[in-house]
Amino acid sequence: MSNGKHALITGVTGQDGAYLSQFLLDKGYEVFGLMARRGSDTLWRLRELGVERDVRLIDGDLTDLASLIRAMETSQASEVYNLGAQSFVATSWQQPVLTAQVDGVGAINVLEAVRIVNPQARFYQASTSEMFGLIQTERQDEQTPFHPRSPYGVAKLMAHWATVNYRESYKLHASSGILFNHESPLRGIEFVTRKVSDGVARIKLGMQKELRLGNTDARRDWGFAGDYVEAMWLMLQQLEPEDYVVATGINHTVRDMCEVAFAHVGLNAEDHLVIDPKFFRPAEVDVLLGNPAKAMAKLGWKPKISFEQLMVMMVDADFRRIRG
Ligand code: NAP
Ligand code: G4F
Repeated sequence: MSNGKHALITGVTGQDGAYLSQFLLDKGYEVFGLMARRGSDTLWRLRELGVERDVRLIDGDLTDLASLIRAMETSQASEVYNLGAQSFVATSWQQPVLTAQVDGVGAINVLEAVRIVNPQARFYQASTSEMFGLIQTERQDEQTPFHPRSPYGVAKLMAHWATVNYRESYKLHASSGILFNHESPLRGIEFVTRKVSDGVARIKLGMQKELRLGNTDARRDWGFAGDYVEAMWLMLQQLEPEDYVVATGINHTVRDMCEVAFAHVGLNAEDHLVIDPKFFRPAEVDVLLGNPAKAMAKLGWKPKISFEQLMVMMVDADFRRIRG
């Protein structure tokens, strides 16, 4: 049943955009999604969650302020979630200017559209643990200094500080969620967890023999995307806008993650992994480990799906997809 509220999501065709759409629709929101119309089947995630027909799509692009102003006017949104981005870290070295324009300036464009059309609207910025980069403390929280290691991290830091600045300058209800890696069966195939879940399914089905990866010593704090979109929504329900770290507080190496995925289908990761320097990055984020204490205490948020459950869910979903 409608709750009378309207939400606008940029990046609605991405992993988080799909889960957030489903979450908000379940709460009775009218959901509008900004769609840049680039790929051939951009709506597959919304379709997999069964909400393709329920989201009202608006053409637009983060680099086009006029389209964002129109999207704000059309949607009459009181909550705006800026999830759109060139989000693949490795690509950001190949396309640093585009990444800065979409992820950095794009966020400022959305903030401007909110300020111009409806400054009462609440704004969420998809900030990232990638901003911590070369980590300054063993566990990262809202006080940890930033040191981005990629053009993506640099662009996201611009968006993060712009969000703080619009809060301080214009009193916008603007919050940043500093989210650590979150995955799901809807993750893009280029990200390491999905590359592994897809690879494991193909190897088990005899379609390929090896899986080529880069730095398997990297450690990430991986959670489930479906859990993390709830934290985004909770941030916009608070009286005061603030920034929050969202993480599980547990990390694993890429190698550990492979072992869980391969073991689920009775295979040994070491028999199939090949290290390929092609996947090494010019500057790596070696370790990320979040401290979500503030989100737990103030938002009452906690992750529900464990790392092992997540990997099993992803491998099983790729099996089903490939078997078709
Ligand atoms: P994703 O699956 O890559 O989705 C990104 C979305 O942005 C897609 O819908 C994409 O549209 C859209 N987009 C790209 N360029 C655009 C442009 N110029 N104008 C409008 N839309 C554009 O990313 P995600 O994993 O859902 O992540 C959501 C957000 O959270 C991103 O901002 C990401 O940087 C951030 N984040 C993610 C994680 C994580 O672990 N997943 C962690 C921290 C922060 P197309 O499909 O048409 O390309
Ligand atoms: O899965 P990844 O590509 O994710 P990364 O770089 O951590 O970025 C993701 O999380 C960020 C939050 O911290 C988001 F902001 C960002 O948008 C994105 O969602 O790589 C994870 C780790 C890296 O250390 C990478 O070097 O896995 C390592 N890795 C090793 N082999 C690989 C591979 N990554 C990919 N994508 N492919 C490999 O073959």
